[in-house]
Formats: sequence, structure tokens, C-alpha cells
Amino acid sequence: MTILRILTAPNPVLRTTSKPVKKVDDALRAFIDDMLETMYHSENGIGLAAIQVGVHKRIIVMDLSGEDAPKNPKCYINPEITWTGEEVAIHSEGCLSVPEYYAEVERPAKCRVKYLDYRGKEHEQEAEGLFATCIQHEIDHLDGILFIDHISSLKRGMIVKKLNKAQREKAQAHTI
Ligand code: GNR
Ligand code: NI
Repeated sequence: MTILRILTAPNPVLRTTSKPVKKVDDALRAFIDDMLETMYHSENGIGLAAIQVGVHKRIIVMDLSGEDAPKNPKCYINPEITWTGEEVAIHSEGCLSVPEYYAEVERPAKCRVKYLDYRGKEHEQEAEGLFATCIQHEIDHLDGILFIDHISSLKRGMIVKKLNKAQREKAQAHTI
């Protein structure tokens, strides 16, 4: 098992589109286990998309059980939203690839998602509450979209500016 490195904005890899998984086999499951280990290792992480560790595959892992509850690891392979409700919900969102920033994001309150599980079996499930928010946030990653793309351009501009500055300082530190 390996803890993988999480890419952070403005890394351009996070803006690319991930490709569907063709075969759910042991090698893929080993990678999914690494994604789960990486998510559990990160502070308060409740979800992770493969592209956040630099892998262009349509895979998401998630665990929405709270801190004191037993672990409930889930994985969603080739997830697709098949329906969204009319009603919207606003949740405060954060992202392991946009560290230290949080913003209120409006999304459909309910959706249905079709996906393959860890064994390659197809399911379709209705989502609401935190699950609906999180699955939409993760599927966005697979299409190169970050939660900051859903907020006002004024607020996004401020966050992007700070992320760029942090990136420049990091690059500078490596040259000393
Ligand atoms: O850990 C995470 N918390 C979170 C909170 C509200 C809405 C979405 C999320 S997902 C995020 C982990 C992450 O960046 N997944 O891509
Ligand atoms: Ni995220």
C-alpha cells in the first residue's frame, strides 16, 4: 500500500478530462486501495478522485462515515449522473487540491448516479445530502472542474491569486 501525492491547484493536470476504466481487475483494485489509504491519511478527507493523484481514470473513492463511526470505504468507477432534481442545496465545500479554502457551493440537492463497484458490478443509486454534494464534487474532478468554478468570479479570483502566489513561493524555495 502506498500513500500517493495529492496535486494542488493551479497544477494543469487537475484541468484535464479523465478516461473511462476498461477493465476492473486486481491491478485496478490495488490502485483503488492506494487511493483509499491516501484519502484516510489526509486530514478530514471524505472523497478523492484519481486525477487528484495524477491518474487520468474515472475513479472516485469516498467515506462519509464520521470520525467516530466505523470506516465505510466506497469506490465509484465510471460514475455518471443519470438524473438531477430541480431543487438545489448549498453546502460549504473544501477540496484536498485547493487546500485551506472553503466556499458555499450551490448544486442539485438530489441526483442519481450509475457506476461500477470494486468488483466491476453495475449499480444505480439515488443520492441526497452530503453524498449528493460529494459525488457531484468528485465527478466534476473527472471532467477537470474544481469547486471554485461554481463560486462568484470575485471570490474565485481572490483564491486563484493566493494559490498562484503560494505556487510561485514554493517554486522559488526549490531554487535556493
Ligand atoms: O474532503 C473533502 N471534503 C468535502 C467537503 C464538502 C464537499 C466536498 C468535499 S470533497 C473533499 C475531498 C476532495 O477534495 N475531493 O475531491
Ligand atoms: Ni476535491
